[in-house]
Amino acid sequence: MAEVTERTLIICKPDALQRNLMGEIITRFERKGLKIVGLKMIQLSDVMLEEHYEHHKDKPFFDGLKRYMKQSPVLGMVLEGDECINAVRLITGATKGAEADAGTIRGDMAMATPGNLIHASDSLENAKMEIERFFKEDELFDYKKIDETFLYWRD
Ligand code: FUP
Repeated sequence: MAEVTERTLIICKPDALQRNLMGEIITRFERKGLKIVGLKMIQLSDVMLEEHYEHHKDKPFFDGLKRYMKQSPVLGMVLEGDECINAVRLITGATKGAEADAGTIRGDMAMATPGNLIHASDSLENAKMEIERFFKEDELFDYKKIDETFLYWRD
């Protein structure tokens, strides 16, 4: 099966900022070999969160989740790589930190909900929508990395 280059959206949540873990989270993705093609701080609004967490809008925790996510700026990040949506979800771990596998970001560093450090897109369709929601076209960068020629042999 041919590998497909994808892009995915990460949000380092307010607990990542408060716990000084944003660098650690970026490092884990960099070490994996994912390419950062967008990176910026964002102050989330109710409108953004109502779109982003639309699937949770009728849940009892929705208002708390919105208040939680607005407590401080967050770090938005767009990562690129072959089949990276699934790869990033594997590194992220299960929603509840207590249930997340050891070795994942949530499994190693989170116990709380909604304080589970990061959001990561869960499908190609959502990744496209989420990237468009949070990043303008000129905030995303196309560039070559040396490992693309060194590690991947594509004639
Ligand atoms: P995930 O894709 O793993 O981030 O999980 P969901 O989209 O199901 O949940 C999004 C966010 O809603 C979670 F990160 C935290 C919050 N949430 C709660 O606060 N309580 C819950 O019971 C489930 C989710």
